[in-house]
Amino acid sequence: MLKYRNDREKNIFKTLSKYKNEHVLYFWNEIGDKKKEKLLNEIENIDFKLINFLYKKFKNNKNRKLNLEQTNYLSINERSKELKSIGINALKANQVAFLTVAGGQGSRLGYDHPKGFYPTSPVKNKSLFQIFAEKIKFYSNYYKVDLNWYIMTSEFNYQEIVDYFNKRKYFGLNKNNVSFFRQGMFPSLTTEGKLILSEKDTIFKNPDGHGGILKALLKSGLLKKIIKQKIKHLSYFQVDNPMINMADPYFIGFHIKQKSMVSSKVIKKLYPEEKLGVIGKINGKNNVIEYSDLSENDMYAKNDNNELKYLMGSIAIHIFNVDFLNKFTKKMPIHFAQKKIKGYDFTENKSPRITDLDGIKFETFVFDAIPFAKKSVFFETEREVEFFPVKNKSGIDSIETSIAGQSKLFVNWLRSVGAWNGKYYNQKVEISPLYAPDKELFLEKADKDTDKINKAVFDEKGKIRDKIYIE
Ligand code: UD2
Repeated sequence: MLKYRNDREKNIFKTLSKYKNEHVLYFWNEIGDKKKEKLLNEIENIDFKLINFLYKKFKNNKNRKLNLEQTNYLSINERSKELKSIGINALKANQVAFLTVAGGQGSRLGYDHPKGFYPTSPVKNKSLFQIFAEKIKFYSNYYKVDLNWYIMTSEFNYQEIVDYFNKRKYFGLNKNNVSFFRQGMFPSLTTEGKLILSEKDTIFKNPDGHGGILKALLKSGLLKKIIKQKIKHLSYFQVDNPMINMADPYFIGFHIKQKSMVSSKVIKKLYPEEKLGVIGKINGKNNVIEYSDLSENDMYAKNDNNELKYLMGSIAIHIFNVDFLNKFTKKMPIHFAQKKIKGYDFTENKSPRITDLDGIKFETFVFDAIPFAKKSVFFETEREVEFFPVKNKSGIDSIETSIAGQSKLFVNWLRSVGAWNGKYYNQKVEISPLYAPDKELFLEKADKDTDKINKAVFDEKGKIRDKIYIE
């Protein structure tokens, strides 16, 4: 055992030996006092009992059989004017605020910056954050209130995101209405159950999943502020979907009318294996079951109409009741994912080198709060209207599919006011959220703007332009 210099070090070294993780001190005699102190702090903050428990769970993971049943949702044609007016009233009363989870590492996209910076709009290449900010700006003007926006980041990307907003002057939003807060971290393990040393004085940790939002809102003090601001509903969305209808009055109205604690938007899955969590009931409680946890049986099961029994998929758009979050004390279940993690390899009998280790990351999922809610509801939306996520470098859910989807949607808006005739052949079309962030608002405005719109769409010869931007 290494020589300790005081009781604190004695205890820490003892804990490491008890849990067979002494290797994290491999470089102890090489590193200076500052680094020693950093490493000691990191070790002290690790809940070894929890880590041990999680590792055992990972080792014994047999796909638990879920007692799944179908559940209900409000279908698109059940939307009513009443719901819309309830939603609008809540927006006007500033009872709704926006909540974005942006702590993910975007590794699938192969992009070196936070995903929110990714250029995503079809013509102007606006970033995801700019698109959301412009929507919020529009709604704030339209409803004549300063709507609030809370953005969850990870430890890794917090500063870069805050600097980004500062540099761009919050895209015209009032700085006081935008808040950033950090989610927690979990230490990752190797598949042998060991902590990973990513640098000589650093234990590798990963963000604790979007489910970390519940803890992070409390810990950062933001939830208190939200309550003080008299906000009652948080409209939650992921950073990857530019077409989010974050202030959808029908959805907000449905959530309020149903006295729901957590409401979720769902779409029809295109094929059984599509990577969406499905909705269902387990032991009588509503749930979202992540695609990776769904048994093959349930994935392919059909109902009497020969449709997929678990057809409706969650697109990670929710509304949370603030009171529910404030009283939430349950422990969220922890999920794990096997990933390659860069760290020192201690398995070989020579001096350790940094390699790609087989690792396990632990995460919590925000939708696991649903079964704890006294009341929760699901609300159908259309894929072609609201779901063009940017997740992968190419293929499904990539920037190409997102841009094509957004352009087609804007063409549909133009068609409905008679400003598009003929075929769509992959032109790039963009309607700025500052002009109108959704179709209903576009229709309200476009009727009075025929000249402006026609000028943007058609050239002097009456031909549709290849690139169209309306602001
Ligand atoms: C998510 C859903 C899936 C479906 C799909 C729709 C999960 C586990 N699955 O799949 O059911 O609804 O989206 O698009 O959510 N994030 C954080 N902190 C973290 C991890 C993630 O803020 O520690 C954010 C991340 O920035 C992103 C979002 O959560 O905005 C989704 O994360 P993901 O890309 O891991 O989820 P995905 O696409 O596999």
